[in-house]
Amino acid sequence: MTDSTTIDERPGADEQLAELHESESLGAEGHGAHEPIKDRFLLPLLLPLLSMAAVALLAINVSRVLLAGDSDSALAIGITLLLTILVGASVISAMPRAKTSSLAVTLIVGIFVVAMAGLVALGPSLDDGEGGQANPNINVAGPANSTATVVAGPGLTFDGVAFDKNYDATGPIVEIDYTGASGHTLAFRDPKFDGFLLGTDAGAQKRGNVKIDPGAYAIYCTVPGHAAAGMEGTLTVAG
Ligand SMILES: [Cu+2]
Repeated sequence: MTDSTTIDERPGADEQLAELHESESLGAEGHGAHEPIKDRFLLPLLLPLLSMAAVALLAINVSRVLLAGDSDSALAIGITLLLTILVGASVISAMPRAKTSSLAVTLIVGIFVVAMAGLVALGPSLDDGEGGQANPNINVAGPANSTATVVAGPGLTFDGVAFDKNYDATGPIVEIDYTGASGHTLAFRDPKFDGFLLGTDAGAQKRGNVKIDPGAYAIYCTVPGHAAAGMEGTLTVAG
């Protein structure tokens, strides 16, 4: 009889051990009142919050990585990420008895890798956002030395003159005011003034200035066909 009681006690101790062990694993659901408070209240509350934080972190960092690369690398990263998530989910669901702690370690490592990638990509993605190199020859600060007033039209002309309308100006800073018929633009042929673009449409930039050396500069309407039909003129700058 004494033997049987000691034998009876052993499974009890084993059960407790097993329960302790199970509470650490994913498959420990449905134990009801036997579960520790940690599992019944803390985990259901913490898990959604942690997942939300992780998803936010992932979204921010992944978008940073995607912004930093060109469209090809963005596609490659996106596909890799999708495959990783799919494969990871299948592996996790294939071993439901996997320890919570090892899953947590895997998740933390994954989030850490994504966060590092985001930090590394932060520089390039910010550079892209700032627009990179601004042309120092256009829209400069300071008062203009003269203003050229250009009117689009009538027809495909500048101020009614096709092809050879001349505007005299004094540098080094020349402001150009552009008005007239809607549907026209004004730009310089000289690549020194790349990025300078005025327009007559509502909402378009109608005035701007250039920092310009003395000389004769071709100005034209960038709408296809307009310059060839006559919307091309000259800005002649005196020093
Ligand atoms: Cu035009």
